[in-house]
Amino acid sequence: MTAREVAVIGLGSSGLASTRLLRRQGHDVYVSDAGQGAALEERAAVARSLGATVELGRHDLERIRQAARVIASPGVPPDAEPLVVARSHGVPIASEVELGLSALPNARVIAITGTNGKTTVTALVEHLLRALGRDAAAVGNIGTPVCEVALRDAPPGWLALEISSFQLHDTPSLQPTVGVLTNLSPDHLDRYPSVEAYYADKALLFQHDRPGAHWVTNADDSASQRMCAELAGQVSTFSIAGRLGDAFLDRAHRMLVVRDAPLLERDRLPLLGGHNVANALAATLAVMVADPAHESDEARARLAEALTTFRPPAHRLEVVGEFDGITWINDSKATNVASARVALEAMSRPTILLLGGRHKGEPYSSLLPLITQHCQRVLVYGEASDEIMGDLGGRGAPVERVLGDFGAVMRRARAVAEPGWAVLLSPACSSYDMFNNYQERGAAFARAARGDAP
Ligand code: UMA
Repeated sequence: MTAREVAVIGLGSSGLASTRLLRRQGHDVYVSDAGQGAALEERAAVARSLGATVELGRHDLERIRQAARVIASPGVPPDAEPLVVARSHGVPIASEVELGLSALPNARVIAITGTNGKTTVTALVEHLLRALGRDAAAVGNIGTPVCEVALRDAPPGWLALEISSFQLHDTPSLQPTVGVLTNLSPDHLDRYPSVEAYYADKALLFQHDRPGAHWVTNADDSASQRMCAELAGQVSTFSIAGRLGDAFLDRAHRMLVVRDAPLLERDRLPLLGGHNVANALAATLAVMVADPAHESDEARARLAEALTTFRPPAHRLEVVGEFDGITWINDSKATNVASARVALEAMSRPTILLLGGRHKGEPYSSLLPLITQHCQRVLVYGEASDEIMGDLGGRGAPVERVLGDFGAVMRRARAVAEPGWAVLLSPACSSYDMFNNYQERGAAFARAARGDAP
């Protein structure tokens, strides 16, 4: 323990990337994780090889109390003991994103938050910036920690930063070139005491609002509009509901219109669902707003072309394939009720919906009308089964509870699906009752859909 020691809480991808950067900067590091297991042991070995002190299975609260600074992983809630202790002893707490951005003072940042769509918008922003010849990287909640990019010999000049409410909570210096709010709906009620508390963290995107700041928001979403009503910066809006604001879908001509001029025919955008048109409009608008050079005729032509070559990130309404006439769609990233609703709205075939996992506190009843409209059957599984059956059972929805592991769910889906139907994994729950993360759940779905061995 030295006066300069920084305490890193959690040794997931954020904790390890923070440790790497802090060690590179010459800090002593104490990194601790309450968990145990093979993956953590592996990361612990890497952190030790960098010269950090590592502890698994517990947090040394006395040591954390004396640290110069604490770096919190996003998965560690503010009421977790190490953070409570740090706060009560005046130890400053920052996120991995805050640490990473402080090491990238020259980067231009397009920061994207919102309940749904933020990963797709982030990936689109990176893709569009690259199409304009910009050196850009997608970072943050999308998977690559900001610190990892800060460690590069030649860091990128532009960041497409997906920032979750958990990360916003401890990123006090965030002042993006453009900030994007995709939409707002209840989520993460297993962590937040109320929807208002969750929205309050989302509102931190705007914490350094000022004249001259640039914001992109959703004109169709009343909660977003309420949050942005008083902003001093320039607010540009997108809409798929009407010919509204700075970027919209012209339904009569099936055309995406951005900043007063047609950009691309809807049918040339290779993405399923209306929500993805909104994502494309949000990303294009953000890139144009970020720099006047991104609005020239040549830039517009490149942006339009780039939209036609974008491939959606995995696990988001991703068509795994059609086997024996049945289409298998992996939407494992749908970890809340609103995103499952969006997926159901995009369905054009009779659907078997796989719904379940770890409950996050939201009721499922708002899915009923869409289930009635699109679903032949809903297979309910996992820890959330009681809550889901309680909300949907006995109300006319074709729900069936499946006991056993995820393999049993997939076998049941295969048994009941008929040619011409779709099987949709859009679980509205987190994956943590059966998997390490939603990516593993999506991969298990895709393997079973293809008939590969588990
Ligand atoms: N832990 C403790 N003490 C505690 C609580 C947790 O030690 O009191 C430990 C756990 O044992 C675990 C570690 O903290 O080992 C987990 O840290 P983490 O959950 O923050 O995981 P990371 O691997 O660092 O991943 C995080 C984001 N995870 C979360 O926000 C939950 C990743 O987003 C992100 O991609 C990554 O940083 C890089 O920025 C994932 C996510 O699910 C995809 N995000 C949520 C979402 O999209 O809904 C917000």
